[in-house]
This record gives sequence, structure tokens and C-alpha cells, in this order.
Amino acid sequence: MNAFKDNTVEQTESTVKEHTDEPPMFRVILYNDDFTPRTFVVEILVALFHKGVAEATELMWRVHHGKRGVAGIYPREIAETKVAAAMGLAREYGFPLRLSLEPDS
Ligand code: TYC
Repeated sequence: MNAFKDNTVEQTESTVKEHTDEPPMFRVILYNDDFTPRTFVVEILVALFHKGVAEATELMWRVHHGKRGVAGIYPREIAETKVAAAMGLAREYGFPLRLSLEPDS
């Protein structure tokens, strides 16, 4: 730290790198199951992940057919909140839908 009269603070190269404007991002992964209705999955993707109906439907079929599904990519807290909201709604309706987080790259 190097405070001058004008209140500037000297930053080392490492502190500049640690303090970026971009937070670490996390992928929200959507898993298939045998019971959650296809329409419910589409509704979740539209309501919580702001997909259009066409994109939501495509993603739902992709996961239904055993491929990997990424519902969205967000900073950690937002991703966690969306996972909790989606699984919470699913449980309220009695469906076993699962989602999880993974670091993006
Ligand atoms: N496999 C479910 C069914 O046949 C539909 C489904 C699709 C469930 C995607 C979860 O992430 C999912 N009703």
C-alpha cells in the first residue's frame, strides 16, 4: 500500500489480477430422471433460466436423450439460488428433478 495525498493506492501486479470485475462463473447442470414431466422442465427453464420456449424445449429433449444440459452460467450465488429455486419448486410438485453447479472452465 502506498497512499499519497490524492488518495491513490499503489497496486502490485498480483493484487490487480486478484481484483477483477469478473467473478468466477458456474454452470448450472440439468439432469434427466424418469418422472419429472417434460412440460415441467420446460416451464422451469423458461421461468427461472429465462429461456424462450423453443430453446427450453430443445434443452429438455437433449437432457431427456441422455446428453449434457447446461441451463445457464452465472456467478456462484446466483447459480446456487437458481438450483435451490428449481429443485424447491420440483419438490413442491413432487418431482425428483435435479440440478447442480460446476465451475465454468
Ligand atoms: N425424462 C423425463 C420424462 O420422460 C423428462 C425430463 C427431461 C426430466 C429433462 C428431467 O432434466 C430433465 N418425463
